[in-house]
Amino acid sequence: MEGAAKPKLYTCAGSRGLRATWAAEEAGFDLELKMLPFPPRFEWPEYLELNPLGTVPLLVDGESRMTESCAIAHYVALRSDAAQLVVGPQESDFAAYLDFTYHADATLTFPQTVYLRFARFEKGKGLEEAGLAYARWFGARLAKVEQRLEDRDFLCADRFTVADICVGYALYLARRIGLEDHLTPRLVQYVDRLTDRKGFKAAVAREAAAAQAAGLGGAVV
Ligand SMILES: N[C@@H](CCC(=O)N[C@@H](CS)C(=O)NCC(=O)O)C(=O)O
Repeated sequence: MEGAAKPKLYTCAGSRGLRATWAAEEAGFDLELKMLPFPPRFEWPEYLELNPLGTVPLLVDGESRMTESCAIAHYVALRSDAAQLVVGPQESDFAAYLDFTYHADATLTFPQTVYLRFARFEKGKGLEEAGLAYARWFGARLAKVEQRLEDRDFLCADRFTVADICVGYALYLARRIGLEDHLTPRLVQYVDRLTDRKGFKAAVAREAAAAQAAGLGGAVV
């Protein structure tokens, strides 16, 4: 009898989908990657039938559809035998775990992408100043992670968790898009620690190989 289809992640190399690919590598979760040209909304319009937002990542698992990178990373960890990657309600850092996992995209990556759009992708269209204001906003919003790491190597429960994957991606992205000057020495050490992990390197390599096999270029940023 044929087994159920593998969960499938529609993504672009280096996009927020890396949170999901990274979580899958850390958790040993069997995920199929479907690499798309960027931005899929314009480059592969049929994609809108699957995800009306046109954004990546999209996880399809049976009847389930998810379009939030941090939620997908959390889901992948919970669906695997990787309990150490999540912080449960019985643990004292449960609230902090949820908070940092949501903080990562809503508060950190959101201003990064507004900067990226107006100050980089659409530079010269008159909104550069607004983009640069969002870059400063991003820098100011790092205060909470900076403070949290004053006496810790990882954000929660004295171990590496999905909260580190989600926040770590935002810091990694900062480096790739010219926002590295906002990272304090402590944040630089933290992101080095995270990106040095076998799981992170495997995820980046996996996305790059899948993009190449699909005849696409490298990372989107
Ligand atoms: N909050 C969503 C945002 C998804 C999102 O906006 N992804 C970007 C790539 S990192 C995208 O698809 N941009 C292309 C577009 O908006 O058309 C998440 O965390 O996954």
